[in-house]
Amino acid sequence: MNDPRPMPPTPDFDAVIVGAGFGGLYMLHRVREAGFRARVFEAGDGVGGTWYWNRYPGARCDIESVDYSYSFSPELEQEWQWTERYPRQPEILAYLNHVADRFDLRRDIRLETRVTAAQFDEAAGLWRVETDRGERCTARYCVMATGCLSVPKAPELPGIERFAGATYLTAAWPRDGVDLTGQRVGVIGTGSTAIQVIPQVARQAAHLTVFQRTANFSVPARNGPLPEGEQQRIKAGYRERRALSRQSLFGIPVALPDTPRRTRDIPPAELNQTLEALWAQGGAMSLLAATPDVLMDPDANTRVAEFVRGKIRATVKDPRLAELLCPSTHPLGTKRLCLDSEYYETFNRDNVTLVDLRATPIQTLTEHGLRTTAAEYPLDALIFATGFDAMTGALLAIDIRGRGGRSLGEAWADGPHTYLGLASAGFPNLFLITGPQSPSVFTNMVMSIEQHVDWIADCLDYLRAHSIARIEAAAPAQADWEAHVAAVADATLMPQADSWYVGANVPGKPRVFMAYLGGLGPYRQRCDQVAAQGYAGFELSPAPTTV
Ligand code: N01
Repeated sequence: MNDPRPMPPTPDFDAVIVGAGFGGLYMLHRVREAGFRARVFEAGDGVGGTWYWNRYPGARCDIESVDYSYSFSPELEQEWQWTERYPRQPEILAYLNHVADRFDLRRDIRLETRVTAAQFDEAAGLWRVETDRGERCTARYCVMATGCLSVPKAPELPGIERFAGATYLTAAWPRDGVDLTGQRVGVIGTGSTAIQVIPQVARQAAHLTVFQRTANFSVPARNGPLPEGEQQRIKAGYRERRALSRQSLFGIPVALPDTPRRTRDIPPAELNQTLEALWAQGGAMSLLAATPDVLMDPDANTRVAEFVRGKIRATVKDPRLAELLCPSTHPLGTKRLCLDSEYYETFNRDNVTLVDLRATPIQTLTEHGLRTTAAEYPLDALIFATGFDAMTGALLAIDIRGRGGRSLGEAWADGPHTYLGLASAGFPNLFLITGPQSPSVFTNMVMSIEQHVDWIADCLDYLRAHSIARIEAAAPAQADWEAHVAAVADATLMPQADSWYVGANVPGKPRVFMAYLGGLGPYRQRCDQVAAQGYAGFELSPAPTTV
């Protein structure tokens, strides 16, 4: 082939990876094993991503520890001992640090370094990456392992500058912890984070005031120690367990039902028995997996939601409080179904007050507390558990520019545009780990991360083996994928809720359902098919050769 373009210059790295959480660590391991030169940039002063930042009291994963862990190394699987059914944040962070050491990853990670810009140099066919430390480097590929929930939503209350007490953001919790003993504490928010924080703070504070705008559905975790014998039994069957998870809907070891039974066809007594058993066993994902049409069929949803409301009414002694805690604004599961340890029970304590912000909205923070339209609540400390600019926030915080200098912000002005959640047209050689329009937040994140990392690493291998310099999502394939993602979402109840899944929690954010709901197993098959067909739906450009 006679190509007038000059040979591409040698970049500083084959791949720059942004972020050192579950995604970035495994990506580094995979590309290094394949002989690529890589550099990870991480804003924190340690590895761990989400689990580095979210150190608030009660922080815990809602997927079981034996499943919320890497599956790529059978040795790692066998040697790491989990202590509880659902792992606490310090344990997950310790695990990720162990992984960083065990696979000698730290030498290629630059901590306390935030990537601020990444621009594709079309002539050179390279990404030019800049950091907040003034570092600049080039890379053939840029892999964004920036996480789906890593940009906390800034507290947006009037009068915040006047408040004389302490304020805390759950996603940027002080490293040395906070002693709230004897204090009057407020918590704003009742999402997954707040539902974990509230029982913990209630045990410490003199008084806790919970400011609730939207009541949420929560299922008991039934957390406890993971007995050694049970762990050994699971480890003995790990390969089968992981294989099942990989093909499942949610990335957990629950098989896809052959012919799912419609919840509405299950006699009420039988359904009640099943739900009681699931409630006693604990776990949010298993409740959804056991009634797969709960997110599709309003009747199924009402039946399961009413069961959960019954549990709330049976737990909370004050009937008025119980009604306030019963969700009524959205179908069950259309905001993340939370997992708790004694959340509803906490409202039986004498030192806990629930404030209904729908009936009495916040007016302002004052010097000594928070004033609603009904009363002023004196506070020494206020905790914001107010969520994240999810899915797109971390990507759009970086000045990413692709072909023609077009920014990702411009390209995504009306919502994210991706092919398979892995790549975006106009941004060659840029990969997204668990990007928008992939199953990501609707699954066990570690399983989804591994699937993306493996796919990307195999793709880089393929490009090298076939002397391909550029890969870019083709616009028509991207449009087809987006239409499919939207059609699947529209067939469910999910878009109905004002959730972070649709960006409703961030003022001005385009309302688009941002995750793929087709299930991890079917999605994996689709991605594998694309690869097997020589990366169908991507445009591949060969590396120029000399005459
Ligand atoms: O955030 P959220 P989160 N005034 O957005 C309220 C994952 N996660 O950090 O619903 C008053 O869900 C807001 O009210 P409303 C998980 O995927 C996992 O809790 O907008 N209230 C809502 O109640 C989860 O879904 C785990 O009306 C305000 C809350 O703040 C995701 O992270 C643990 C307000 C925000 O809830 C995000 O969860 C924790 C305002 N101005 C998180 N602004 C586990 O693995 C916001 N709110 C267990």
